[in-house]
Amino acid sequence: MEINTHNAEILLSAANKSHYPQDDLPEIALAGRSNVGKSSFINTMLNRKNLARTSGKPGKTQLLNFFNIDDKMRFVDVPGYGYARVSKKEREKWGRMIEEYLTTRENLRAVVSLVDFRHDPSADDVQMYEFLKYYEIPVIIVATKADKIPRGKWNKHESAIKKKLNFDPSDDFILFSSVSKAGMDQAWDAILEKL
Ligand SMILES: Nc1nc2c(ncn2[C@@H]2O[C@H](COP(=O)(O)OP(=O)(O)OP(=O)(O)O)[C@@H](O)[C@H]2O)c(=O)[nH]1
Ligand SMILES: [Mg+2]
Repeated sequence: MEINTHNAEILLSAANKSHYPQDDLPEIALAGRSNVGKSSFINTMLNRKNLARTSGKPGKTQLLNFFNIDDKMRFVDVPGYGYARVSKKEREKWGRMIEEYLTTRENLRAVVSLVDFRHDPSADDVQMYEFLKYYEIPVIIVATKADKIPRGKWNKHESAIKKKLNFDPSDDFILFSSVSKAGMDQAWDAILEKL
């Protein structure tokens, strides 16, 4: 598929099904803990500075944000999990919103599941991966902030992450940096293959 990735815009934000776009364009959702770099990933992939709003403050993204890419596909920015300063009630609301999207959305082609390359995956990261595998949702693991780890340590970090996730070798695993743009072409290849 030929996609002009420069032709991108925010389409809408939704809290539930009734607000999702009503067509059959393929969607790629971004999941990961708060602050892992989901919005930065979208911006990098689309060559934009701040289309998906980023911030040093976790919990910035609160709704499902749908981005139209050249009227051919969409990115769906999903609020991050694991942000400590939210109430139990808010966490439950978050859970229902994500679960509804991931388990019922026919447009969904794959989830880009982001993990921080610097650290072992959190319990929430592991749970998200297990959830996606259980529902047989195609998953692309993107390890973010690779620029913060010297190359000599990349193999060690990659092995540790794969082990903790119980990574399925038939899934994609991509090292990524929004700073250096490392992994961007590979990420696009993996995404386009899922559409
Ligand atoms: N060095 C480095 N910093 C990054 C990278 N990606 C994101 N960041 C920084 O990490 C912080 C959080 O990035 P966001 O993209 O807002 O994270 P998010 O996952 O969208 O966070 P929420 O919306 O809160 O869930 C920002 O300060 C980014 O500049 C990366 O690849 N390398
Ligand atoms: Mg965000």
